[in-house]
Amino acid sequence: MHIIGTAGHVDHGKSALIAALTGTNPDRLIEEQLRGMTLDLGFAHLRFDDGVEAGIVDVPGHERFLHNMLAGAAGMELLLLVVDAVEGVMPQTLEHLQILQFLNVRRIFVVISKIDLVDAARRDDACQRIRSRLQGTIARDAAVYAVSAATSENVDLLKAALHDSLAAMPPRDSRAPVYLPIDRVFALPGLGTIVTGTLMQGSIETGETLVLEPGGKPAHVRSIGVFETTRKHIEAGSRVALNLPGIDRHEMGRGQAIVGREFTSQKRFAVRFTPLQSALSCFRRRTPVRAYVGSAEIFGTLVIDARIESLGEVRAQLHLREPVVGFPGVRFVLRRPSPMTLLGGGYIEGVDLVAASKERSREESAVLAVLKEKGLEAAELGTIAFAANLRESAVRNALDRLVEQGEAIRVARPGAFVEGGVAAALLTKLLAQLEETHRQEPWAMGMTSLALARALGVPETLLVRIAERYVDDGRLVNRGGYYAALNHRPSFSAPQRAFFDQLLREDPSLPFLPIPFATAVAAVKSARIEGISKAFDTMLAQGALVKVSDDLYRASQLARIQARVEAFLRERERMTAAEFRDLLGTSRKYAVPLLEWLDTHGITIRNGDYRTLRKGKR
Ligand SMILES: Nc1nc2c(ncn2[C@@H]2O[C@H](COP(=O)(O)OP(=O)(O)OP(=O)(O)O)[C@@H](O)[C@H]2O)c(=O)[nH]1
Ligand SMILES: [Mg+2]
Repeated sequence: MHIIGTAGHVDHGKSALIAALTGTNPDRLIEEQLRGMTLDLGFAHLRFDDGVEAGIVDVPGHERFLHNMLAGAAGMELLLLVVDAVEGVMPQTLEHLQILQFLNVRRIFVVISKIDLVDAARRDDACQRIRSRLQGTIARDAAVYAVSAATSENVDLLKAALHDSLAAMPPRDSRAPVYLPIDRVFALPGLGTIVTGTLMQGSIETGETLVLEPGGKPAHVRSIGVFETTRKHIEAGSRVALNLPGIDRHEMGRGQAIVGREFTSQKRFAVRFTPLQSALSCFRRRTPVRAYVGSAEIFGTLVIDARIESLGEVRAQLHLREPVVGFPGVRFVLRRPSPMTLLGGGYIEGVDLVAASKERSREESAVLAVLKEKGLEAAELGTIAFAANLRESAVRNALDRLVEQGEAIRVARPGAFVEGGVAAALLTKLLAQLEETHRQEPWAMGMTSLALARALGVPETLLVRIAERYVDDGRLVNRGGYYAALNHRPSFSAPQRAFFDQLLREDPSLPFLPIPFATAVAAVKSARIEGISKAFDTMLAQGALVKVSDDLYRASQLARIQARVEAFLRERERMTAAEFRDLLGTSRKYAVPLLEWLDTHGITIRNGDYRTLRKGKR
C-alpha cells in the first residue's frame, strides 16, 4: 500500500476531492462539518477492484492548523496538490510545497479544482496561470488534472491515473525495523487503546510486542486494523490502527512513535540541513527552532558551526528539548518559534556523538542536583553557586545550556530556576486539576493562573512561568487568560442557554440596541442558575458578547455594524459621527463608543471629525 496526501490553500476543495474519489468525507470532527473547514488530519481509503489500494491523508489548508498538516505530511508519497480554478495559487499552496520538498513525496499530481465554476473559454487560461505560478516549485513538472468534485467531471480520469501511479510505485522497505509515528490516540469500549499512524517502514504481526517511544514502554499488538478490515500482518506504506490494550490512552499521544526494539529516542542529532532562501537572515550559530520529526513538534536549537550565508545543504546539529525517534534518513522540517515562518528542512545523519559523549558536564550535573533538591522553591544564581560550590559564571554557563535543553526552566527574570523534572511533575498535577475542573464546570473557559496556583499550592508567578512554557510546547492552552486542556470546548447547560436566549433577545425594530452591562450583570446575579456567572464570563471571553464602553453587544450585531460602515465608506470615502448615528438609527450615546471601538479594532481611522476606512479594508 502507499499513502496519498493532499496539500493546498484553505477551501480549495481538498476534502471534497477526497470525498469524490473515495465516497468518504475525511472531515470527521463535528466542528469541521459545522465550519466547513478541516481543522485536523482526516483519513480515507482508496481501493481498486484489482487490489491496488492507498491510504489517504487529508490536511487542513488554513495556516493556523499548519502544525496539524505537518504531523501528517511525513507519510505522504503521492501528493494531490489542489488549486482552486477561480482563486489560483495562494500562500498555503506554496507553503505546503515548500514543506513537502524536504519530506518523502515521490510523485505529484496538480489538481485544478472547481472547474464547474469556470466557463469552458476561461479554463485553459486558468490552468495556464496556475502552471506558471508553480514554476520553481517541486510541482513544476507535475501532471495536471482539471476536475470538479461537484459534477464529478474528470474525477474518473484522475482516479485512473492514480491507479497506474500507485501500481508502478516501488514498495517501501518492509524488512527495516518498525517505525510508526502516532498521529491519533483514542479508546474503544471493550478494546482499550487504539493508535493510528502511517507505517513508514517495517512490517507488523498480530501478537507481536513493539515499543512506545519516548518512554520505552512495551506495546503488545492485540490486533491490526486497516480501515474497515482486520489483518494479521501489515507491511510498510499502510495507514494502520493498532489495538494496544496494555497502555492507557492518556500515556500516549501524537508525536510519539511505535517502533521496533532497534530504536530508542534521542535529543541530539547530527543532521544535513537545507535553508530556505526566505530564511537566510534568521540563522545564528545557535538558532531556536520548532522541529517537526515524524508526527512530533518539538522546540529545540539548530547548531551550525559557520554562519549560513548562502543556499545549499550544510552539516548541523539539532538539539531538542524532548527526545524523539530519529535515525539516519529520517526527514524533518524546521520553523521559527515565532513568527512561525519556515526555516528549511533536511534529514538525520546520526546521533550527535560529540554532544552525546559529553552529555552533561560536571558543572551541569552539580547545578541540576541543587535544583532537584530545591524542588518548586525556585533557586537563584547565587544560591545555586553557593550550594554547588561553583563560581557564578560557571553556574550561569551551565544554566544556559540546561535551559536550552529543557532540563531546567527559568521561572523569573533575571534568574530563578526549577529543574525540568520538577516542572514536569507540576504539569501533570496541573493537567489533572484542569480535567477535574472541566468535568465540574464544562461551561467555564478553564482556570485563571490565580485559581490554579491556589488549587495547587504554588506561587502564581512560578505557576505562570511553568504553565506558559508548556503552552509553548502545546501541552495546554491559554485562551484570554484562562488555562485549559487542549481538547476543552466550553458547553452550556440547558438552563444557561435558556437564560442567555432570554437575556439576548433582540428587538427587531431596534437591531443595534445594546444591553447595558449593569443590567446583564444584575440579571446574572439574580438568576440562581448553576454556573451562570462563569458561563457569562465564557460568553465574553469567546467574543460572543462584546463590551463596548458600558454596554454589551452580541457579536452578530457588531458584525452587521461593521458591514454597514464598510459599505458606506466604500461608497462615500468618509463619514461623520452624525452620519454614523443615522446609518444605524441609534443615538449619540451609543454612536460615539461604537466609533471608538471601530477605530481600535482596525476598521476605521479617525481624522478630525471624519472616519475613513483603514487600508486593506477598501
Ligand atoms: N462548485 C464546486 N464547489 C466545490 C468543489 N470542490 C469543493 N467545493 C466547495 O468548496 C468549499 C471548500 O471545499 P473543501 O473540500 O472543504 O476545501 P478544503 O480544501 O478541504 O478546505 P480546508 O480543509 O479547510 O483547507 C466547500 O464549500 C465545497 O463544497 C467543486 O468541485 N465545485
Ligand atoms: Mg478540508
